[in-house]
Amino acid sequence: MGYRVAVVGATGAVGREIIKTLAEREFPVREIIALASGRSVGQQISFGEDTVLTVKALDAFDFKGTDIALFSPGAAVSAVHAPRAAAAGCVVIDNTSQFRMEPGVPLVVPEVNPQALRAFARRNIISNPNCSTIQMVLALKPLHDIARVKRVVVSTYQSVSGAGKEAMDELWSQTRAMFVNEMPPPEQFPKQIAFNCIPQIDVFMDDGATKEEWKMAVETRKILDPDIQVIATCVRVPVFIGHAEAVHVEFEGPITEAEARAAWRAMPGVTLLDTREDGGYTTPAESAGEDSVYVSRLRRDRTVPHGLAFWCVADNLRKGAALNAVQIAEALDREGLLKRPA
Ligand code: 11C
Repeated sequence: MGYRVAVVGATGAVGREIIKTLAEREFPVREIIALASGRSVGQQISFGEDTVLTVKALDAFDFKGTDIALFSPGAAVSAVHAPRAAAAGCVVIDNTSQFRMEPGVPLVVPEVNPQALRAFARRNIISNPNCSTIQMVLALKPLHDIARVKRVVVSTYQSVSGAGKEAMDELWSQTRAMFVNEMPPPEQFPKQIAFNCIPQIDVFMDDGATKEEWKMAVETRKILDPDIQVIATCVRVPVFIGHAEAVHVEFEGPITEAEARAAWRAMPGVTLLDTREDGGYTTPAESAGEDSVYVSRLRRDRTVPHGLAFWCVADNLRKGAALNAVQIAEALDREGLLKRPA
């Protein structure tokens, strides 16, 4: 008994993680179809212990009879194929930025705004938020419930896996090249990423912000509260997996450090690790392969009437992408919002 599930963009860094996560969490799957385009068609991917999937062509695939599709192929591909799948009666969970801000498309972090899920029926599409937004709203949610978040100033330190597998390869090849003095010109990033930091993620907007920075602001408002002001500076760093964020929060009302710590301890999906001694915090490398969002370095921000500052890290491919998407599928199943599994 289980669902017919399609994974679109199956050979990408997130697509592979989705397939792994579905197997690890024993999502009720009757049949799983790996889809991609171009040179990926025909590649083989393991699903669980003893199933090997052969990647099929997305263009030729008919979604009729498929219960649920998890998309992570890039926004332009989702723009064409997600509505096609949705029209065929398949519930789409889309990991790209394509539909996130559209009315009638829920943008969901299951621990934060599960109530938003039910609105998916209008379009048959649910969006998975951007990885840097997911980890921040998860950490903010229990604090917002205590004292209402007014304004957030956030700086991100984002790993290269956020930009895909080729970007990871570029960090690797540039790092090696540094030692033999043969640095190739950058291809995946605007500047050298090895031994460097790049203050640009995604394209520039008219106001000088990058699209990644804009996404953190508008997605936080859609998920958590339309009144929250967010100013972000998003930076790519030479880390393979795991995004980090330095978050400065101004609240409407009072909140103590003890209250924040207690709220995080009670929050599903959040792990507090903050011992105020050498190494008493979590780093991106330590978050790789983990499901939690880790919060550390909590302290009062005395520059505003009610302020806290903290550091948070998460595996951007797991909670920032694949795990959150699979948790949305699990919530749909739990709430009886999918067709009964055959
Ligand atoms: C990055 N956050 O780290 C991006 C990747 O809107 O889904 C995810 C882009 C998105 O490059």
